[in-house]
This record gives sequence, structure tokens and C-alpha cells, in this order.
Amino acid sequence: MPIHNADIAAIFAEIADLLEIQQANPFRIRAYRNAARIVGELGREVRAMVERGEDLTGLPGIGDDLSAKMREIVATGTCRALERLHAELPPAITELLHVPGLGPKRVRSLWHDLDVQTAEQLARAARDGRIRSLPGFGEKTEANILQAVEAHLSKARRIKLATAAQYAASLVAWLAAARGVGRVEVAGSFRRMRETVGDLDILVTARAGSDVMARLKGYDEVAEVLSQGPTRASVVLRSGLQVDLRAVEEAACGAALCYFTGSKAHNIALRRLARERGLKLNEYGVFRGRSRIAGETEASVYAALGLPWIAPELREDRGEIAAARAGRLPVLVELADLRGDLHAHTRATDGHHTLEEMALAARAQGLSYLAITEHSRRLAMAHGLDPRRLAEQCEEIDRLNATLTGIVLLKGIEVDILEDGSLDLPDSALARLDLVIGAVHSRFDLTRAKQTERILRAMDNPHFTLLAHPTGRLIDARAPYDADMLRIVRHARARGCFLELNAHPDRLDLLDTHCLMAKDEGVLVAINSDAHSREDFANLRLGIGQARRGWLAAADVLNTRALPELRRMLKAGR
Ligand code: DGT
Ligand code: CA
Ligand code: CA
Repeated sequence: MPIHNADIAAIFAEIADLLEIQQANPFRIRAYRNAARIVGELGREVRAMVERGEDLTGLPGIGDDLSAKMREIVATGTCRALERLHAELPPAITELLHVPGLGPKRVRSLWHDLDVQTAEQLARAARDGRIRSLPGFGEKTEANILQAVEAHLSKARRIKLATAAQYAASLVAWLAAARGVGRVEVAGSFRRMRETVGDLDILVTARAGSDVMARLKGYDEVAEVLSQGPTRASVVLRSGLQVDLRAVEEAACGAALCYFTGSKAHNIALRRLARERGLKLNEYGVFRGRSRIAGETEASVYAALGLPWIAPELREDRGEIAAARAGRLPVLVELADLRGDLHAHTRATDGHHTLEEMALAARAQGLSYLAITEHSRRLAMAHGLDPRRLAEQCEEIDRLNATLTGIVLLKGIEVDILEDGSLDLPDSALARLDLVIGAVHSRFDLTRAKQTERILRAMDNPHFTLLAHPTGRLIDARAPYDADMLRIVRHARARGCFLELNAHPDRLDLLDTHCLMAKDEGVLVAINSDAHSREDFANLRLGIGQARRGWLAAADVLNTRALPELRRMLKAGR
């Protein structure tokens, strides 16, 4: 059974949570939590490493014990340590952990003090007003929990794009080996690079007599077959992810790909356009009367409607069809356009690799510069830098740059924006850096007015270059803080600052709509990995997807500039 990194990470995270509910040894808990993060963010599949006989203890934070557990999970799909915990605790307790806002500590007291063991019991306890009196909860928390648990009970789960990509990759490889199959494409929101996907829509071209439908059913991650016919099937994978498969003939491939890529709103707009031209558009092609005039390629479908091909990331009915008609579609930024990365950490703070290892990994990714931007001292948990350690790192960077070829390290900092909008390091320490990234890591609860003011004041610092992960949200886990993004974008413009599009799979922050806003206001966006290990540069691909959804061209992105021009632009803002 193919096990993906997301599966291993989820098992380790669950073990950590369950141990914490049991109030086990904090070091043990932390070891599992770290392992979950490392595996979850790893650019390569652990399964492949195990199959190749690689030594997993080479991964940061992974010792003999965790390495053995990873092998066990790859081999069996589960782990005895987890099963033991399940046997010791109420069976549905894990589900409570998935309610936003509830961590192990709260779940423990809900269970201990109120005997809440399931999501339904939790909703009832909140409705009855029994939660507010627990220590550390209160009336507001109770209301938030009620809202969250009701949403949790009603909503179908969406999964993050990066996680879906792992499930998609091995399924696509499996289907591609079916008899009589040509192309295999993942369409739907996945192809549009939405940050989360509801299900996977897979399209294959197949000759008559192909065994592709049977092959899907035979995939060993399939937990349930929902429906099955000669040209379509729907299954649910063990992970809970639904897969819709359609098989089409070559001649209709483009039309089907267009239809199943969506979005639904884009499709409706295309069909309206077809009708205006006396044509009919459906998943089989473009028809004039009964004759098919296009359908084999997507480009032919769009051409029949008088349009150039529109990139999937734009297909959200946000003006792309009008832009296409007018010949004003942006030439979207591509991964190959990126010349550098402006946000990365090393072992000096909470990263896992050395300066040199990070530099070489960035070079291998095809980048020619990399800014090292550690946390500042306020983030004590991450061993944030004070002025003295920052100065030492700058000297180390100078020494390294003298020997490295093909990559240049830039000196930066990810400095905390304090509650009053001042920065966590003195101007004298910031002045000698190539760039200063400001970030909000605390007090997410300020009012809109105060939070906005805080960020604007930070940008007023003459050394401030770039606002990190501007909304602060974590996909599916933490709402953005309340701030006026339009004012922030305009202030960035006035102060000569830039905005980050953080490409971490949990962040993807800026949102696509904010990219559009930044472009409209003439503020450049930096697409950064926020790498904490050398594998993380692979995440840039996700940031590119999000930027493309936000209509950004290479010229709208700061780090598509070659280094000399980048240096000029960084200086100009200060
Ligand atoms: P998701 O799965 O919620 O992340 O979003 P999508 O966009 O992948 O939606 P899904 O899986 O329901 O359908 C895949 C594509 O099929 C969708 O993007 C467009 C097309 N489609 C589905 N239902 C309809 C429909 O009722 N009308 C039209 N025109 N297209 C549809
Ligand atoms: Ca879908
Ligand atoms: Ca679907």
C-alpha cells in the first residue's frame, strides 16, 4: 500500500496529540511533533527512500526509534504505538482534535471535566453553556467552539493542494500503466492550483477496450467504490479523498479537459459565449449544428470561440474571458522566471541546515541568489537572533560568498513587528542588511484599526523592505488577523516596500485576490519559500501557482530580477 509523507506526518502528529492528552513526557511529545513537521515538509517521499534503502536517521530530528516507526508505517500503513494510544483513549477523541481552536490541552479538560468524547457531545456541551465555566475557556471561547464544531460537523473536508499532489502523483502513475490509456490529466481545482481541493478529477484518454476503470478499482488505496460505469467512476481513497475518473476519446480530449477543469463559473461563461456565436459547447466539443468543429485540444476549443488559450489558474470568471477577447491576458509568471528566493532560515534559528547547505540547495533549484532571513530575538522559541548573533552571521555570509560560485547569499532578517509597530531590532542592526522582512508573529487578536496601524508604522521604518506572510492565516487552521489589506498595499506603494507571497503549503499568503490587488496598485510581490530545510525550495512551485491565480506576470514579481537590478530596487526603497 503506497504510504505518502502526509500519512506519516498525520500519524506522528496524532501520536503527539494523544500523548499530550495523556500528559506524557514533553520531550517525547516534542520529538513526534518535530518529526511530523519534518516529514510533512520533506520534498521527497519517505516511501521511496525506504525502498532505496536510504538511512532515514540522516533526516533532521529523526533518530533510530522514529526511523524504525517510519519504516513500520511504510510497510504496514500504521504504527503499533498509535494503536496502543487508541486503545487507551476514547475512540472518537482524535476527531475532537480536528475541530479548529481545540488542541490537546483543551480536549483533555473537555474530556476530563465534562466527559466530552465526541464532536456531537462537544456541540451539545457548548449549546448547554457548560464549557464557559471550565478553567481557561470562558463565554467567548465557548461561542467560538460551538461555531467551529457545527461547521466541522456539516462541512465536507477539503485538503491542501500539496497533500493532494502526493496522492495524485502515485495514482496518476498507476492509471497511466493501464491498457489502452494515452494521456492522464488531473483536472478540476487541482489543475487550477486552488490552495485546497475538494476532490480529484482525473481525465484519461482511452481506446475502446481499455481496462482503466478496473485498474482504478484495483488501486490499493481505494477504500470504497461509489459508482462505476464504462467511461466514469468515483471512488474514495483510504485518506478520505474522493476521486472522479472519466475516460474520453482522443478527439474530445481538449473539450473534456476544459469542461472538467472548470471552474463551473468559467464554463458557464464560455457556454454563453458559444451561444452568442451560434455554437454549442459541451464536454465533447464545440458544435455548429451537428458537426464538431473543435475538441481535440483545449486551444482548439478556445479558438473556436474566438479566444486565445486561457491558463487554468485564471479560469475563475474573474474577467479572464473579457481580457482574452481583448488580447489582454497576462503572460503569467513561471517557476523558471524566478532568479532568487528572499526568505530562508538556517540552523542558526529554527532551520535544519547550514548556510552552505541552503545555498547549494538553492543553486540546485536554479536560483542565483538566496536571502538568509532568520527570526529576531523576540521569537525566543526559534532562538531568534540578537544584534550580536546577526553580526556574526553576516560575517559568515561574507566568508561563504567569497568561496561560493553560481549563488550569492544576501543578508537579511525576518524581524518581528512588535505590537506598537516598532521592529524587534535597532536600526543600527538593520541598516547593514541587504533586506529587512517584517513579520507579525504575535497579538493576532488586535482590532482591525490597531492591527492595520501596527503594520503601517512598521513599514515607516526606512529599513523595512518586505512584509512577510501578510495576512497571517494558516490554511484550514488559523484565520487571518483582521487588517485592512488595501491600506497596507497602498502604504507599501507609498513607502517603496514589497509584499511577500509565502509559498509554504500551509500559508500560501498573499491570497490570490491580494495578488490582483497588489498588481492593480503597482506593488511588486516576492514569491518566497520561507525554507527551513533544503527540501523546502520545492514549495516555490506552489507559490507560483498562487501568483498565477492572482494574474501576476514575471514583471510583477520582485525576485524575477537579476541580482544587480534587485540590489538597485532594494536600495531605492530605503
Ligand atoms: P473542488 O473539487 O470543490 O475543489 O472544485 P472543482 O472545481 O474541482 O469542482 P468539481 O470537482 O465539483 O467539478 C470539476 C469540474 O467539473 C468543475 O470545475 C467544472 C465541472 N463541473 C462540475 N459540475 C458542473 C456543472 O454543473 N456545470 C458545469 N458547467 N461544469 C461543472
Ligand atoms: Ca474537484
Ligand atoms: Ca469532482
